[in-house]
Amino acid sequence: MKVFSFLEDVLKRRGAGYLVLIDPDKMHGERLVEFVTLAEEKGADAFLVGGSLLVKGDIEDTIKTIKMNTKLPAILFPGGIEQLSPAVDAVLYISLISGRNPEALFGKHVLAAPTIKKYGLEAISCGYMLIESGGETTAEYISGTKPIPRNKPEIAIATALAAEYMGMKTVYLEAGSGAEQSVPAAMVRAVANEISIPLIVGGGIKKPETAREMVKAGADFIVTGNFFEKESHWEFIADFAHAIHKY
Ligand code: 1GP
Repeated sequence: MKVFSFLEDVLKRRGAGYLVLIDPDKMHGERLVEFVTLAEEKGADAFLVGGSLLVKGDIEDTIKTIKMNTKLPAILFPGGIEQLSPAVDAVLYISLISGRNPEALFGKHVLAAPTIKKYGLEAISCGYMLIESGGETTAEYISGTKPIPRNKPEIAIATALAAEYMGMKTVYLEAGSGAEQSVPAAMVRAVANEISIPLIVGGGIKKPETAREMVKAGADFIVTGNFFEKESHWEFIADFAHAIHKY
């Protein structure tokens, strides 16, 4: 089954899905094996792998470790073309539509396309929108773009609709990894009410209740990353999964 069909199936079966983001810089070796095994057991639906800036992690190795230890799909969440790997099940083909950096909008996609074809990867197009979340995030800094103001849902709606009309398969509302504030539930609701493609929400989600609030507002997939870099937080994976899944 293709990964996008698998994700649609998760939505049918569970009402909403839980995507666990692995940053290869922050998790590797035995700790990674332990974490991904636990995440699968406690109800995660798929893994996202990648980051805006990788300094020391080995992405290929991370993906292989996930594949060897779980049955869940590993989806590349690429910060750059160099992160493309044949070991991954699919690639989130992200276009940074909240910004006006042509490279992040379409340029890198042109450069990546032949490699995606060569590796035979499934590309899941994604209208990626940075939402203002307090301080400047790595994604903002690296992409050189401004996020959408958090009190301007009408801009978020128009941008998400444009993504849908362009034929993109998903929209991602992103506060940024480790964001001070997650995306406002009111903005999630506003966007979810207007689009008919799956809505992914992530960035700064540190409590199951926040994840639940996002799902109630209409998010289809919730992403957590940073929070589980601390081992003492691992006991909460099941709480997140329960909060996100409607059934
Ligand atoms: C970042 O949305 C993801 O791209 C997850 O964010 O690391 O803050 O959970 P966190």
